[in-house]
Amino acid sequence: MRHLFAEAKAVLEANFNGQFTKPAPGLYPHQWNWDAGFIALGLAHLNWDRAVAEMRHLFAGQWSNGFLPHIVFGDDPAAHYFPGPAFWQTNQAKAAPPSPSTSGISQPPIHGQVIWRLFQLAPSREQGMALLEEFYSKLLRLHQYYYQFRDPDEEGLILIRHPWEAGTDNSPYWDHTLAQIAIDSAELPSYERKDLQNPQAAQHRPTQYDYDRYVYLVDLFRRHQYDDVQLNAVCPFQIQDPLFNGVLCWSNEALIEMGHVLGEDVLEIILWNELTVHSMNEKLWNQEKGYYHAFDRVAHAPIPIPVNSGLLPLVGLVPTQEQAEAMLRHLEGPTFGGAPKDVYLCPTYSPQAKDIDYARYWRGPVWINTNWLLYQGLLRYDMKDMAERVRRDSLELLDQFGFYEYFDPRKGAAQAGYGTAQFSWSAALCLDWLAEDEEE
Ligand code: 9WN
Repeated sequence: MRHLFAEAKAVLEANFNGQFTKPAPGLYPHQWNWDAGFIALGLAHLNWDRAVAEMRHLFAGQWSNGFLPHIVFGDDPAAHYFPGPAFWQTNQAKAAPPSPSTSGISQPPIHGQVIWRLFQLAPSREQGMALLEEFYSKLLRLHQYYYQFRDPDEEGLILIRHPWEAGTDNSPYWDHTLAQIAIDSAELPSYERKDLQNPQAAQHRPTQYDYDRYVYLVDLFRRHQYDDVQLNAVCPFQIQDPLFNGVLCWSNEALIEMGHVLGEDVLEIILWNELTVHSMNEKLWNQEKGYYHAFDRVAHAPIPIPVNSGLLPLVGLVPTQEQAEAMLRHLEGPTFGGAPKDVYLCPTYSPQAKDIDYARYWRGPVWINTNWLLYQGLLRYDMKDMAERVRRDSLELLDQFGFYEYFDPRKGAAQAGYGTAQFSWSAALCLDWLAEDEEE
């Protein structure tokens, strides 16, 4: 696997613009929130200082209320992405910094775990301690933002307001909720997609129908100046996502560890986490299905469909051993294709679902970051064989097809790497997996 290590390293080098690492050369020319976290994890094995700089650049975009935007825009005039700063108009938000320009929605809060791992990989104890001192309060403010503004019912369950906040943009999870949004095309701001200019990615990107709804929501946010209290009352898209909340628990745990090292009082974080774990098991666990579901706060209804996000609370140690075993059976059996062994684990949507689309973005393909999260979660429950299978399948896809954004799960598919090539987190998480072999 030496060649894979060198190739992954080359992807991260090519995507570095001197300030941050772009998720991909053409399609994603700015800095993204959870991408930066995954990228830093990979960089930590190559250049620890650059990994820290990546996180520092991201947190330069943090708002005064603790919110961490999903995009921090770079200043390259040749970078074409929709929606750019002129569309987001976050300068109307009281809490947004004057610079850098940012979007006005967030993404799954992986960053607590990222900083904790960077601490563990620090070249010296002094550098590790300085890292914690720099980031602890920023991370704490981020988590405070979620519990204060995204949990209006005080359940410990954070809600997202836009599919992009989930990071799993066109997941089947969001279909029903988005379908309730009636679009009046005369009222919808005009916009021009840039993503379709990438010929290879264009075929499998979200549809125009999806984009109209994405744009409708952003327009709603800017009309309300990104005011959280108002948006909790009027936003038609309010969903508690098991991936987002599971990752939050994992980062809560990291914050507690960091607080202990720094001698801080962590009681507040412990209480948040206990509440989130409890409520996820009360409200998002689906006993009949044996996995977690998302919950629509507006329709007041669960979304009990077989999306791989329903397995990812494993990473935050949310399920009991018994619940985790029920989820393992879905990985071993036909729900996610573990048997028969004709798909690579783990498709983002069950191959048993009639509307799985093996090539379309988050509606079936394998993504390396959700596989990496699943792998970490399985290890926490000592499910080593399945964890190893997820890792092996991921490395095999990367080795055979390259550092694509997402992959066709069907073994033997004629074309299997989709979206953009040279995708940074595919390379970064590959490095993290390969580094484990070196450590053994
Ligand atoms: C919208 C950057 C991001 C990832 C998301 C992925 C995709 C953006 C887009 O790319 O989303 O945020 O334009 O489609 O879905 O998870 O962070 O890699």
